[in-house]
Amino acid sequence: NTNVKSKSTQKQSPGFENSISEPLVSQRYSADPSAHVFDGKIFVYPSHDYDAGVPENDNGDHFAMNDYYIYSMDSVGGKVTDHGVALKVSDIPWASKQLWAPDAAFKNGKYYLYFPVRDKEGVFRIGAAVSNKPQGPFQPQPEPMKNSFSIDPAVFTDNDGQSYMYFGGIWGGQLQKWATGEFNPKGSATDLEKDDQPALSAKVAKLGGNMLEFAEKPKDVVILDEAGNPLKGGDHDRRFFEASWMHKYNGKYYFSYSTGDTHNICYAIGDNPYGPFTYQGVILKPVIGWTSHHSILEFKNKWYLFYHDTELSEGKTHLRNVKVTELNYAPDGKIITIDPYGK
Ligand code: FUB
Repeated sequence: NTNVKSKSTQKQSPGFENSISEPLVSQRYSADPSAHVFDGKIFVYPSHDYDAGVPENDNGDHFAMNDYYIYSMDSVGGKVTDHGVALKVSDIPWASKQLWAPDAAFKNGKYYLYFPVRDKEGVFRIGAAVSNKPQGPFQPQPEPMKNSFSIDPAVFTDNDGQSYMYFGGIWGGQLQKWATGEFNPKGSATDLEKDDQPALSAKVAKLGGNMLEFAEKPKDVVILDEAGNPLKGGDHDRRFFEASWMHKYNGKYYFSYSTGDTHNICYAIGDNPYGPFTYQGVILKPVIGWTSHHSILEFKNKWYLFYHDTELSEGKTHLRNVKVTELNYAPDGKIITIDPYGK
């Protein structure tokens, strides 16, 4: 698999000279890759970045995406098939704008695409769409998932067949505006603004058998430090910001996420899907571009990290490209930190 680790053959933009992998797709921008094995192939469900001309701000308004394109490949480093548009904002009756990071799942012969998008009132909700094929097109449900809020859904199915949705994101992802259980439009633009208190947590909820609704009230995904105390709001190097992902390795549950304004992809380990999870370290050091978002996949007895940076746009934060590289574990189960530029 030479392509995965090879240095980029794309034009060498400043800072990207030692990129450990190449953009998977170059015909359009792509970000926030959620990768799954369906029908023996790897399917990648990314966001589709484009330049809407919206000025950059801390709310993420410049991420003004309108649709999703899905990609597949038989092997990592092999040909990438572009399956075209799978879902558009204009297909979703309740949505207004900003189709952010999606995920997908398979159950009972059907494929499900989960997506965050603002409703007509500007509130982020999570929607579900269904298809008979992993590449779609996907038919959206007429309403958002009941009691859903915020962004970045990630669906994990455990060995017993039970699926869970992890979700949430602070700042532009609005999680902090739900701190009381109700949406507060005047709530903080960033976080709880209490640096010495426990940080806001991602949320997790079991999904019902139809995969279209929560089977329970979402619970907090609590991340503990080495002393067993919840990470604090001021701990920007380690606290949850957005981009939840769950995978299982050697019977343990690995919750991974982005730290947002400190740009790391980190992880924490727990004994069950709800946690609590104990902070372990950094999976991916900062990429070039403000956001970092990933997924972790086992394929043919190897583990891979799908992530993004901004190589194709030469560093424009809202014009990203998906990449993949191998992920390795130490004998004790720790993930070996990846430097995206091989330093
Ligand atoms: O792509 C839009 C947003 O940027 C995602 O939802 C976040 O995770 C961040 O990558």
